[in-house]
Amino acid sequence: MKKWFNESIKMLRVDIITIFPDYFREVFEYGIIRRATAASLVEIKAHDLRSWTSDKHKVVDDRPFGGGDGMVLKPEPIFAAVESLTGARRRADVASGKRVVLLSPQGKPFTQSMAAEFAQSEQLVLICGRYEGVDERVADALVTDEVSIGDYVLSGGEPAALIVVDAVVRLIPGALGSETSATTESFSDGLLDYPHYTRPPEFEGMRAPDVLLTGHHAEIERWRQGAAEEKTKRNRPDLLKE
Ligand code: 9D3
Repeated sequence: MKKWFNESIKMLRVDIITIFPDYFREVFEYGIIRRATAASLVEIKAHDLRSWTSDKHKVVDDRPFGGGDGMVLKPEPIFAAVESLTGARRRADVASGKRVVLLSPQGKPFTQSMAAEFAQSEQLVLICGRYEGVDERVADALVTDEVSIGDYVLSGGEPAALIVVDAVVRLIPGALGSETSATTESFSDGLLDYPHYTRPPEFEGMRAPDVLLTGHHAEIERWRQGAAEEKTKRNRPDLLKE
């Protein structure tokens, strides 16, 4: 049932700074993100970094000082973009309810608790890197957070921004259906989720665990806890250490 007394729920504004704004044209039109947008819980815009250049050829990159392969994103268009979107030209001037996030392979690992923090903010600005990197003065003086989504090499920050938006938007109060609680999920208790089964009870010789068909809720709960621990030990032993 829709709430009509949601004055206390404030909208999250997400601004993505990218040289490929069209990359995001359809990805936010599905599922929870679409519903959250339709419900005015979030407004997501992708902005073309080139619109903050001032030269005829809209140059956003340049050769690295000290030499080396590839190009580096110049600081001026990024500082101009963040200033126009937040009013701040330095990290210290970013309002307390706002986050300016640089997606970068050198960032802190993105976590569920980070997603929960970002979901509390009023504005999230996501800066997507490209080429070999971003002029370090952006990370040093402008951004509030430098974030990586994991230990693998992407071709740019755009897919990382998409993942951050997905993880954040579903944590906005009211974005998930009332039947699901974000706090009863995988990672909230440090274990992976337990295995799920549905009909048919036997599929190509593979049976669903009989205990799940019994209706004995205490036994089902015990089985799920054990199965979650087993699966965590097998796939994510790092989650069980200390
Ligand atoms: C050769 C050194 N590389 C750094 C590890 C250069 C480099 C690779 C990939 C520079 C930029 C990129 C583009 N990646 C991102 O912008 C990125 C990213 C990633 O590659 N992995 C995990 N998280 C992220 S967030 C942004």
